[in-house]
Amino acid sequence: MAIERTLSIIKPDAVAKNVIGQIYTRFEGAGLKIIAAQMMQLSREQAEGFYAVHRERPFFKDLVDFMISGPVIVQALEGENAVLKHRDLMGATDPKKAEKGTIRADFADSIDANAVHGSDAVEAAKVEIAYFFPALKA
Ligand code: RTP
Ligand code: MG
Repeated sequence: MAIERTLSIIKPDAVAKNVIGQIYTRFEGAGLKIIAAQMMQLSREQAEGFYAVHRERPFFKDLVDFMISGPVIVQALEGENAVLKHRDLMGATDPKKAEKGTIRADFADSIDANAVHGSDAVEAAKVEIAYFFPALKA
């Protein structure tokens, strides 16, 4: 299976809940290596740029407001089949629909405050990793 990279964000709700370590343990337990990480307060411009694909969606402003409501931790993960593996660990976007044992089922409160972000495809991951870690070699 291919070694891939994916971009993960621990969102403000999960940082505030003090579950950073528990989420990292899940990544590591699944064989995903944290190859770059930074805690940061996103500016509105950074959050809008990151979620630009959703710019026309009705939830865009709420999404950006939420992403800048407190610090986040951004990381690049590497491992076999990393994009899909990470999405499986995250669970469905709406925590009410997320499978038991997934990060969102266990730590998220709502579709807006849903604990984590993950790239949804290898090509998207490349763009998202370059957005936050421009010095990381592809
Ligand atoms: P993410 O990009 O954050 O990993 O989430 P995702 O792929 O599971 O979901 P996506 O469709 O990319 O949506 C991005 C974020 O926007 C919020 N959202 N709200 N109210 C709604 O119908 C709605 N749909 C999406 C969620 O917070 C989602 O994580
Ligand atoms: Mg998405």
